[in-house]
Amino acid sequence: MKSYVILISGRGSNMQSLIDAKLPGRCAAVISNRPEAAGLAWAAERGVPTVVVDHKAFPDRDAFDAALAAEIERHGPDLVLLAGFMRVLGRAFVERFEGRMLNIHPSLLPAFPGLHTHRSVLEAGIRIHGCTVHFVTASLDSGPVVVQAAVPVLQDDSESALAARVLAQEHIVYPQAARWFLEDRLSLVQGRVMLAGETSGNGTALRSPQG
Ligand code: NHR
Ligand code: GAR
Repeated sequence: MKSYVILISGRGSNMQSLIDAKLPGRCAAVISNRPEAAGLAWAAERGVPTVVVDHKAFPDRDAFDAALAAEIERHGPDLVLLAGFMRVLGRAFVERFEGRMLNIHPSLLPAFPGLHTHRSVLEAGIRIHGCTVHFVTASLDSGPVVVQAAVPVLQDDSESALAARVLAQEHIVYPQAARWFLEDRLSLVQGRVMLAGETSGNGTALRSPQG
């Protein structure tokens, strides 16, 4: 059976949606760069091995990346899933897991890369927002897109209301993308996303706020 490792930094609701989805693979470990991440307790309660690789314990980014990579390799996963993981990863790390590492980002990339996407969307006054699952490449939030889901920005939206609307979609599309990968249907070929056996609407999800 295939296996995957989930990297988190905080709450871990995307991690929960992945584990609850009963993917065709074993969750070999949940790894956090923050010891206080709430998601760690949730995973531990369900018998998933949890590990902390605290970035503050390392002299620089390369040393943290090396320790994190070594910890991941110890579990030998087929797939690495960034789920609310908040540390930018260096080129050497990314190349080691190239083609088998996914991220969920809370915007319709390439719009609104980086942090605080919901606030930026409200400030920009746009009407459609969403989330993106992409393969992770060295260039931040720029990897090949696997699937996106769109939500409306409503009048008088607050940052938290908008974040919750997007998050509900994250919890649908991320397990879907992980499932595709673990079923050997999703791959990265010469920098392009290949999805087998999906006859229509392959990598697009357009949804109302009701889902
Ligand atoms: N690493 C690479 N190389 N490429 C990507 O596409 C990555 C990545 C690491 C994380 C997630 C990403 C997101 O979905 C992600 C994608 C953290 C930051 C950031 O600025 C930006 C984007 C993402 C994750 N982090 C600060 C840093 O200095 C720290 C912020 C904090 O600790 O709160 O690393 O949004
Ligand atoms: C999610 O919205 C995720 O897309 C986003 O943070 C939230 C984490 O929630 N990720 C990033 O901003 C990565 N920089 P979660 O911990 O409950 O999954």
